[in-house]
This record gives sequence, C-alpha cells and structure tokens, in this order.
Amino acid sequence: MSLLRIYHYPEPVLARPAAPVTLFDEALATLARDMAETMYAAPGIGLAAPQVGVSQRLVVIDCAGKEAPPALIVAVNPQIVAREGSVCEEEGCLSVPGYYTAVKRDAKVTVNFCALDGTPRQIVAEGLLAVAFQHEIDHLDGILFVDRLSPLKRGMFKRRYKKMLEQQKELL
Ligand code: QAP
Ligand code: CO
Repeated sequence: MSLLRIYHYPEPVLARPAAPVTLFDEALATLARDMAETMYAAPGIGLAAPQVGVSQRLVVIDCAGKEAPPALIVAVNPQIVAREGSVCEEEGCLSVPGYYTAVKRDAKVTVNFCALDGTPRQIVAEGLLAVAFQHEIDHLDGILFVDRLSPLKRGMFKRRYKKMLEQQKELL
C-alpha cells in the first residue's frame, strides 16, 4: 500500500493518449490498489493512471459518497459503447486542484471494460457515475475537463491558473 504522486496540469503525461493494458498481472493489481488508496486519501471520486504518471488505460472510480459504504470500480481498457441525453454539471479534477467549472456531458453511458483479472464487464451509468466515467476515460485520451470548455472560457482558465501557480511560488 502506497500513496502515489498526482501529476498536475500542464504535465505532458496528462496530454498523451494512454496505451491499452495487455498484461493482467500482479503489477496491474498493485497499481490499481495504490491508485484507489491515493484517490480516497485526496479525497476524490475518480483517478486515471496518467494522473499518477502511468500512461496505461486504467481508471478507479468511487461515487458512493461519505455516508454510503465504499463502491470501488476498477476499469481496465474502458470504452463507451452507447450514450444518450445531455447534462451540464460542475466538475473538478485532482490534476487541476482548486478549479471547478461546468462541463457538457452525455447523461447516460454504457461502458465496456475489463476487471483486474481480465474478465469483461459492462456498466450502464447515469448521474454522477456517468460523468465520472466520461471524465476518467477522457484522461486516457489525453483530454482534461478544461479542454472541453469554449475557447473563451479556456483562455480565462489558463490565465487564472498561471496566476495561481505564480502565487504559490511566491509563498515558497
Ligand atoms: C472526476 O474528480 C469527476 O480541485 C474526479 O482541490 C469530476 O475527484 C468525476 C478534487 C466530476 C465526477 C464529476 C478536485 C479534490 C477531486 C480539486 C475528483 C481539489 C480536491 C476531484
Ligand atoms: Co480528472
């Protein structure tokens, strides 16, 4: 069990498409366990392997919330195979700390993926879980939620984020 370093925007690993997982071995299980531990410690509700510097198609998600028992989903090589409806909800990201903004997403998605032992799974997700799958699968394609903003809002984000990073430096 170990906490992993979370990479922040604009680290190049976050912008690179990740490679499909081909080896369902002990190292993959260990990475998934460490990612889950890192996500819970943050705390967050989703984490993709590129966010911990590993360019492989693996995500962990737990949208259960504080009151409910944990409901960890480990998804290897996840793929959206059907989508319907539209929502626009506030999102954040552990790789863009302190910035939150509404993003347009599909309301309901069907996701095919493999479990850690390689067995195929399918989940039909709605609500927060549907948004989480889309946000995390975007990470595997090198896309951040701020990439989905209008050019104007994206420009505003970049300026605000640069300022924030400079202020953090001044405090050190
Ligand atoms: C992705 O996001 C997501 O800025 C997971 O200071 C987003 O866990 C899934 C976090 C929206 C569903 C809906 C962000 C923690 C956590 C921050 C997260 C921060 C501390 C974000
Ligand atoms: Co994220």
